[in-house]
Amino acid sequence: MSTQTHIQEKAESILVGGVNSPVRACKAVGGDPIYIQKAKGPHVFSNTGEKYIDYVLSWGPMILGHAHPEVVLAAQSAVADGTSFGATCEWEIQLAEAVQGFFPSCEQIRFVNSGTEACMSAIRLARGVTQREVIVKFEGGYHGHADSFLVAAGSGSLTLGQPDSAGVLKSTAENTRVIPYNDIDALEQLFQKEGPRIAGLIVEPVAGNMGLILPQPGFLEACRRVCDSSGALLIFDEVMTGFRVSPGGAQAKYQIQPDLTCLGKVIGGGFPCAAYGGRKEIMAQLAPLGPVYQAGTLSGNPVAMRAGLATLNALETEFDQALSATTELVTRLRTLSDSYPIQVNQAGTMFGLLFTDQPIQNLSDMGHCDLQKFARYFQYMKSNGIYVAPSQYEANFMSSQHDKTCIDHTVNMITQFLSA
Ligand code: HOZ
Repeated sequence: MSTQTHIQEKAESILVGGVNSPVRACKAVGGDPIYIQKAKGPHVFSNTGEKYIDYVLSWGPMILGHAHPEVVLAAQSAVADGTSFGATCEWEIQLAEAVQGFFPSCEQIRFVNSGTEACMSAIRLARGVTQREVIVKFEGGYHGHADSFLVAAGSGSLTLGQPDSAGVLKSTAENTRVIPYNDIDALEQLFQKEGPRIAGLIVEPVAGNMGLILPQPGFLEACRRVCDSSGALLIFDEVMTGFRVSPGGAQAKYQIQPDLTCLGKVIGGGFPCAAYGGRKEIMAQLAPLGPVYQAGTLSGNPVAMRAGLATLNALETEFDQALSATTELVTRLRTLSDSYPIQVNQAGTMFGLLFTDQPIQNLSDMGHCDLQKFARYFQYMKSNGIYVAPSQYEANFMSSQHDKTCIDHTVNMITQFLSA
């Protein structure tokens, strides 16, 4: 029995589907998932010793590349000083201040452990503050796996063809409204009809879980406007886009100030860490100051705080490297779209490669994409030492460590695949 078959069988016998998060099972692309042993810079190394250029980057967090020396040092010192206190430490204050420097709309911040927790808590807060029940999200938008969000959800739900989850109460799903992304008419009509019942509108300002789809001009402004006129809170889910679309996220790039922001991924430098923040008077409704309850034993964990802080400090200088690497890769790939039916989208240090030449503005447009070709592309890249997101619905990520060698090899392999 090969090492690979052995580990796969063992994984599947003890972990559900062999994984701890569904997209990792690579169901959309077939073949065996990669089992990763270690990672350094722009590379991951499998359990059988293969080296891959990594465009998954732990689904976004590793913007400085893997095992960045400053992050490693920060985490090692943190571990030596004790791994969890269950009481506030100075590092929480420092990371919160650093986050606020990037996201001035976050006047106050609460750290949690995952993007799911951040988004789930943000809508509870929106409901508590407004005393309303309805939440609005966009089709194919993914905000983690809390019950209210598993309605027409993106990411793994979409990859597995289960955008609505079993186990979500009908009464919960009934309070979630779903409209197409980038559809200003649908947005205005919904708010006209139900505005006074809407607690919050949650949006990935750049959609990253149904392919990478950019907001059309005026769309995010319309989101802000309908919230202002109805009294609903505008919640930007920047778990993926935060520190990536620009250092200050999509809100800095598009100059729209949300009422609440959810952050995750990059914020913890590769450790479980996320946060939500917003205007002071809204955040003051959270316990222990206000009536909206949310808590967590490992929230503000010192190892995650110090790794996050090291990441944000290094990002000040390294963001531009990650951005120019992404721009170079995307620019070179875009020249291929003159000859082949592909399109390449970029949002800062994120990119998406879609197998269609049709315009894509929302989830139903994604139906134009050739999923089988994508699966063949994934396998081709994998067999040539490149690990891309194993679903066309997922974004790809770059780091400050992706250099010319990585980019040249990637462009060459994609060119070879397309011309084969
Ligand atoms: N929800 C993540 C992608 N959008 C996937 C997380 C994982 O499998 O680690």
